[in-house]
Amino acid sequence: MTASLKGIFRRSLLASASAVLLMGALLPAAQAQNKVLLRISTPAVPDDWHAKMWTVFKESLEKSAPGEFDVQINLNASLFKQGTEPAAMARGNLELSSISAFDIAKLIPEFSIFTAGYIMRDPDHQQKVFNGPIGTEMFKLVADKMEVTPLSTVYLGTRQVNLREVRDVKVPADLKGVKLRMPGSKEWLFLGEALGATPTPLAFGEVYLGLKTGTIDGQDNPLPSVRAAKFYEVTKQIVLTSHLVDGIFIAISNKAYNAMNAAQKTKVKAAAQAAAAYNNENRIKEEGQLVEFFKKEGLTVTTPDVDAFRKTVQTTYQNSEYAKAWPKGLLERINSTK
Ligand code: KDO
Repeated sequence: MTASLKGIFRRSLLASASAVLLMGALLPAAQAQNKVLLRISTPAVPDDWHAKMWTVFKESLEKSAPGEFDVQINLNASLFKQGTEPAAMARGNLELSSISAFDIAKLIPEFSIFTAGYIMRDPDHQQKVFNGPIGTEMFKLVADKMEVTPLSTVYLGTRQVNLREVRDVKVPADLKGVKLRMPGSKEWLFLGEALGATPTPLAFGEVYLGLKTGTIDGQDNPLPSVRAAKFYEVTKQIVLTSHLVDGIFIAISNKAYNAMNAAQKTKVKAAAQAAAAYNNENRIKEEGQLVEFFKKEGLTVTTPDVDAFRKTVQTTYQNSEYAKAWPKGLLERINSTK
């Protein structure tokens, strides 16, 4: 072989070696591109059950469809601000989130029935309502009008009032003038008003500091979230009003869902149901243990006149604009769901 031929040979060897290296470097990206991208955004803090449930979702898909999905979990509202997820999903910038009845009621007034206090009796009642014909009808409205499809119902817990300073709270009038933080939408603020307080809008991520510095007098959330977000460190009292058996819905953008084949849809739905089941089981269990925990942490835990709260809140909703949008007979159907 002549010197020049050897040179050409060496150069082409080097070229193909570097091509192999380059392909190796690009391969994971190429593979990732072939995967179905599922970006998740939630304001949940890492230690809360409805944050951990997303790992169950991811693992379920890794098992049922190895290598098929690229599941990216973003906690602490790091990808989208609390409450902006449905719009992001409708635009196709986000595939999955857990959306609240309040998020839905903004666009579908009929759904505001699920934002009203003292409607659902307990987590079991909530699951039966949403997993039965009422859920099917109401979720169809969501899929048609919001471009997102609810896949499972997650029990967020029963909301309780949590105060910075100890106060004698028996009836709604005792909350008069209390700056009670609520998430920032008029549907949420109305719930705070119905409880007798002065509602103040604030994103979940800002509540700890608000309580610490005193820009708010209190907040309402289920006990597991009070624990996970450490609100008990900066508050002195929990008033067990049990005013809302709260639920959120694992929902997927229609754009992403419609692009999937039937088998993928089944696997994604099963993963969402496994995630909800994991959350529900753990949250219900923890909810039963937390009063003791908070007492040990030095908080005063009191039970008000819950019937007085129920009566005031229910009357306030019944007489409101919201109730006018509730489908005829729905309240009775919810009440008679057993
Ligand atoms: C809250 O901001 O109080 C709330 O509980 C509202 C829920 O709908 C949900 O967004 C929840 O926060 C977050 O997931 C944080 O736990």
